[in-house]
Amino acid sequence: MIRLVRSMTGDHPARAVLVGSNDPEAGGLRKAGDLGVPSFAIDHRPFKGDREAFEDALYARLAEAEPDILCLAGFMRILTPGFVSRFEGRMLNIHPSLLPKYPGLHTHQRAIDAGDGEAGATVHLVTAELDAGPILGQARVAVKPDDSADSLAARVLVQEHRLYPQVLRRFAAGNLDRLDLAEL
Ligand code: NHR
Repeated sequence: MIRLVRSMTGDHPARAVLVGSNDPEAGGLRKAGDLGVPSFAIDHRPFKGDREAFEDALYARLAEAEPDILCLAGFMRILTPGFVSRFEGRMLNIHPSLLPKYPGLHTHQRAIDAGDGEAGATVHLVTAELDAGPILGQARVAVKPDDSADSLAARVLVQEHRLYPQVLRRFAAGNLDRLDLAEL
């Protein structure tokens, strides 16, 4: 999230208008404020599993900022089709696997368990189906023989920080062509 906010300056076609979280304790909320971007949290827990009521509260805050693009970054609540439809074609997510491999959770351990030689991250458009929307970009990393899920996650994160700002910049300029990055 911080890398995205920091990237949106100068000749970038977009500007960060609002940062939100479902976790009132999320460190990114204060960091966003430090960067001059308003932030808010809607805690999902009091909604006790009523996803639509949670999303209505979330949407009410988002709509005030009239965003053109919504970027998920570490957002871990599955969104209902109703919420997704409100941002159809303009909501992005970064997922820590080479989709279509390993949608969902525990991606790095699953790549290691499968003996994969490479792993990575994918930026995709969010659709109602989890981690299945059109792919906008991928970054690949080599899996090392002694990798743990944590060590692999750390190397993939470096690539996530390269990939997501580049994909967002292109997307905001109207370029939906797929971007492929290799580890430097
Ligand atoms: N919502 C839709 N409709 N489509 C997508 O592609 C989405 C989405 C919401 C979040 C991010 C995704 C990821 O990058 C994302 C993509 C959470 C879960 C999950 O199982 C799965 C995938 C992603 C995010 N969430 C559990 C839930 O019940 C909670 C898990 C937890 O809190 O640890 O919402 O990986």
